Amino acid sequence: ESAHPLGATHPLALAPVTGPASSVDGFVRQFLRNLNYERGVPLSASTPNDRYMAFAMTVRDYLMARWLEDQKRQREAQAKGVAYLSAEYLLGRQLDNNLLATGLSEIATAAMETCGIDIDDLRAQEVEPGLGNGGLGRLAACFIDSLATLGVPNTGYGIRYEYGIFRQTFEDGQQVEQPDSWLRLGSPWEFPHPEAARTISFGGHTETYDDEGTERSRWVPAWNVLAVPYNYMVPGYLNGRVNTLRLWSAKATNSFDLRVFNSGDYEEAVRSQTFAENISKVLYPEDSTPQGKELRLQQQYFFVAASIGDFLASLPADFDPANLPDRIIFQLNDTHPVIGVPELMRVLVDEKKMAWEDAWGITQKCFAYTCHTLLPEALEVWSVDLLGRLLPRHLEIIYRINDEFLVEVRERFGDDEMRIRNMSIISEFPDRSVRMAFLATVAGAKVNGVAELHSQLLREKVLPDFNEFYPGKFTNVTNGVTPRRFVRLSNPGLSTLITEAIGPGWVTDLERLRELETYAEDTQFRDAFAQVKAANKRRLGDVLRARDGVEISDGHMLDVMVKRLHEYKRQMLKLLHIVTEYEGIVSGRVAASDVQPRTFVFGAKAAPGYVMAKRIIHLINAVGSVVNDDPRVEGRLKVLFPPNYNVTLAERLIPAADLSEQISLAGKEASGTGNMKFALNGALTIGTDDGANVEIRELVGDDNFFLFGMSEPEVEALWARGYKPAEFYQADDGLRRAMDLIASGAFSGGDKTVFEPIVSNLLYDDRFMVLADYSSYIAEQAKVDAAYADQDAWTRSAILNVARCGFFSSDRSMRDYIERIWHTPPVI
Ligand code: GLG
Repeated sequence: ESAHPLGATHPLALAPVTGPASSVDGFVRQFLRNLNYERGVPLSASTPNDRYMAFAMTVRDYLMARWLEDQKRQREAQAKGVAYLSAEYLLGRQLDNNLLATGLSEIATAAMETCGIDIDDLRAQEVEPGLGNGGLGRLAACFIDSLATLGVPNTGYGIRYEYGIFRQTFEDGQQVEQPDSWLRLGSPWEFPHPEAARTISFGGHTETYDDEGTERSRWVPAWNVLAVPYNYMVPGYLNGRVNTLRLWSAKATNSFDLRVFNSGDYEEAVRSQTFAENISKVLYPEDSTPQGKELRLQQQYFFVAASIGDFLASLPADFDPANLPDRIIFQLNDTHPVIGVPELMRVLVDEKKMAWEDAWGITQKCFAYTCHTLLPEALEVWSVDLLGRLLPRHLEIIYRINDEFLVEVRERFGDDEMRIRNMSIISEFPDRSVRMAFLATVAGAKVNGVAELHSQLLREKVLPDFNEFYPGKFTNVTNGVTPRRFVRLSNPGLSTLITEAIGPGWVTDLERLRELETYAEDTQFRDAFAQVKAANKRRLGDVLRARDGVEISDGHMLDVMVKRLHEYKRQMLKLLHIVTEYEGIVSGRVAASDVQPRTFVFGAKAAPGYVMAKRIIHLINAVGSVVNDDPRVEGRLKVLFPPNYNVTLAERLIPAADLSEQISLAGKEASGTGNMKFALNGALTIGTDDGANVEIRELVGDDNFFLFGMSEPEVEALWARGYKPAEFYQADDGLRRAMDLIASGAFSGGDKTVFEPIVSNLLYDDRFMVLADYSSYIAEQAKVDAAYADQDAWTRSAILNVARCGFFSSDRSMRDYIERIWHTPPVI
């Protein structure tokens, strides 16, 4: 092979691969070339989409040489890399991020000016790939950004859903889901490689056969699909590194099954094609509550088998699989890719003909598992029935793994049948099924939670027997967020201010924000900081006016709660606070003029089948329209609920926020990552002692954080005593009045039935103890109001939040994984 990254032998190709010239002229030339030669249009006749596509291709061209170089470097170094297996990547728009990585923003802006094009019009063209639901998918996107920035070899593997998370609209205040056809106009960021498609099998049966005296098993599948890889660039920040995200798209193996076609059944032939291609058609819109649908298991196996096969195929032909753990670690992002464990075993034992024990030893070194939840209903379980039908050989392998595991458990703990039943990978009730989290725990070299509290509860409450059985296997890596997208790009004003104060190094070394602490005492800096916040609110105002026709009022505190709609996250608690404030004014007990003006902003999608969540969305909108239009409120309370909250909107909302609502019931939110983004952008948090809130509060200090509510042990104690929400309703006048107002039909045109299910659910069930935390929340909100009245002190606290949250960079999370789990140093 030639020393040249292109592997080309033509003498002209041997010149170093470079991108287009890094000058305004060079950019313009390349842009016009792309417009003419790739889009086939002259500038004068180009559409906005043509111009966006050509512009994106131009940015891409600057990254291309580095990408090719990096792939070559990684091949040659034969260094150990990370295969991040994730069913979701919530990437957000790519253009600005990729432009930032090249350092060409100024040149590109100037270049477009010479063409008479406003770069903001180009930005607006991009449809974000919403290939994820919420925190878990966005975390994966932050992690691959950090790995590229750290120069660690990584391929992110996932699914190229044709339809990502649905587009949310409201009709009469109720959520309506629209398909997200993000690929309708084509994506300039993807590189399809149909020639590298892999065949993925399903169904059929297994059989044993005699392999020169050894009895072996093999799988005789019933049907196949093709997995076609699409590559995306994952550039590091100004370091010339570009990793790869490889997403798989399903394609029928034979567009027409000839046998069926010849027999005259054309429709049947086309139908089987559609069936195969359904696998990557749509992202399941459930966040933290899997549905156990067959198609979902197909999706999981499809992308994991393709990814493992893809990695193995990249190794030299004479590679000894015994050395796999020196070359790869497969990181399991939640249980979705756990079917990869029996898949690797199948490949090693059935195909590479390894002894079971050897294969198992290797497999246990090649996987590590991250758990992202504490909700028992969120831990995936697949029925043995379904698994046996879809992946019969994998089921056999899982049984054997379990049998051998339980033998070890007996050796350790004796015939403690209760414990054995509790630890078995196969559960018997209510149906025989496979507990994927247990399989991942048994197979994984390490198991980690995503924040200190979560990891502790994982060890002590969710998997205590496993923690005892595997000392040292459990660890914590607190989540992080990428400072490139969530500060540098989303908050240019703050970024400039920080860089002027402490230099530009913070973008890749976020702990340096500590140096801002002294600036918190500097009046001039505080004024500048407050001005940035005000400017960000105006920027947000522009966006909301353009997309939803709503206004943000001057002088309002911006109080923001954005995240998936879940009862455990307690949007209802926020709503009860709003109704309490409103009720105080309309009943005349509080003068409107005494109320601190606030705008409450919600952003939240509900899973389409989650009825209670959708009712809560309806109620938020209903309360909003009543409160916003009631003259007695004198415009001092506003409720905004812009539909279709996504990464693009988050990037505008978070930098504008004054107050960040992180109010889940303690012990329910594994980490949260929005909480980190808000604090890093200078919002103060009102929050419970849950997930990463605990660590945020420890770092920023009690004086700069509004803590309320029960702690996790207090929650447990209340459950143990017996929780009766109605008692809390009786005991608190404010709560009673707020609930009664909702029940009275005040927000439903007098109709008492519409929101009755919400009210009675809270009164008689209230799994997430909204009523129990209400009074403490209201009291803390009063402190928020008082604190906000002293703007200068508030700003000082906000600066300290920024200064003390450098820990929450995903670069730090990645370093933790690298040092404690992966052992994959950067490739220089
Ligand atoms: C989960 C959790 C979040 C967590 C995120 C990333 O609910 O608390 O921050 O993963 O680890 N399902 C999720 O989004």
